[in-house]
Amino acid sequence: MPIMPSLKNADGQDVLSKVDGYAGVITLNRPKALNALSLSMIREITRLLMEWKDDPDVRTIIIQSSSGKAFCAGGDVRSVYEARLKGDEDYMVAIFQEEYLLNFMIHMYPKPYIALIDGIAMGGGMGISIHGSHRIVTERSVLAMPEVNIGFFPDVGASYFLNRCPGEIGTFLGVLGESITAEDALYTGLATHRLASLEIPGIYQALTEAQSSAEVDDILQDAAGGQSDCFLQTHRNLIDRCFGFNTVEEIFEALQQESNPIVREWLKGSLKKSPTSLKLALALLRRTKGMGLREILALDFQVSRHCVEAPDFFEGIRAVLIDKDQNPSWNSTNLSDVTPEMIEGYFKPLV
Ligand code: QUE
Repeated sequence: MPIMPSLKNADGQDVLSKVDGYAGVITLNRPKALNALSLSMIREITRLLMEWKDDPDVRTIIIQSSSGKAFCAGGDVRSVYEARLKGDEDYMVAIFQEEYLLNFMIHMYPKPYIALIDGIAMGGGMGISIHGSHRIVTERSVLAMPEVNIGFFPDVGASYFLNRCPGEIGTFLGVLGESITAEDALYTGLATHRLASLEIPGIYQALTEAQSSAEVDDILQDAAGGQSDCFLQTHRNLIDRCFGFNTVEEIFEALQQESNPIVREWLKGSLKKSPTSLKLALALLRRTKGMGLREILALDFQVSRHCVEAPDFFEGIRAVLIDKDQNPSWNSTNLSDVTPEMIEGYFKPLV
């Protein structure tokens, strides 16, 4: 069966592109959906990167958003919901497979790949920015891997960059799905440079004139603000103390021993999340320690195949994005209902 791209986006206007100076510029332009990445958008970005890879007139890639609010809020999980309703297996294979291949292409790209994250970047939005060589954040940036809220898991090779965050911060971000701002993004290494939003147009102009990676580095280093005190730095010891365990139960036990009021908020928030997703997120982070991105993305794909068959992902999308009742009815209500064997099942090779 041929895979039909979503007809709504078939005109390609959800991704704008041009060569500006020496830069190939990709502009995400689906503002009403906060630039949620549809299959046709994934295909268009992939096509552009392939076209520009061997084009000597294109020295750098800039990826940005036309929306003041969002860089990219995630993958188009609504379309996954619709595909599952229709039983469109091919679509559910294609969207994850092609998204993860794009993540890997960005990671391996032979030219500077500069993401101007002047707004929300979550889930799939992290996948098309954090794997690039240059990640610019501003005071409008909000970054997260929030998939545990929708019964999914931190995919798009997130284990690769989360496992490279200092201490147990990656475990904190992946398991709780908490959002961070520019200062934190810089502290963790998820971002490489921090600018003021107002400086972006000027920097954009300078970047289009850059002819090499060294010139890009110079432009950004001259403009970027330094690292200052931030939330994650302040709570670093607490996070390291509580998140260095291999079971979610032990993490929650450790959190319950803490007196810091922020921990009450985390625990309260965790009650809304899928218990299966919490355990899956932690298991994946531990299992992928030391793995390369290619291997991690192959594993993400395998896990995603199981998730589209399991009830929580479907129910999570319904509760958060379709019906918006924010009241998902998870398959396993308690952490203790989710056995190690159930989690192991998500990693089984597909036949
Ligand atoms: C967790 C997520 C996502 C989310 C909300 C969560 C996610 C995602 C979207 C999203 C947002 C706006 C849209 C859209 C999807 O929301 O991955 O189609 O218009 O893509 O709590 O992981």
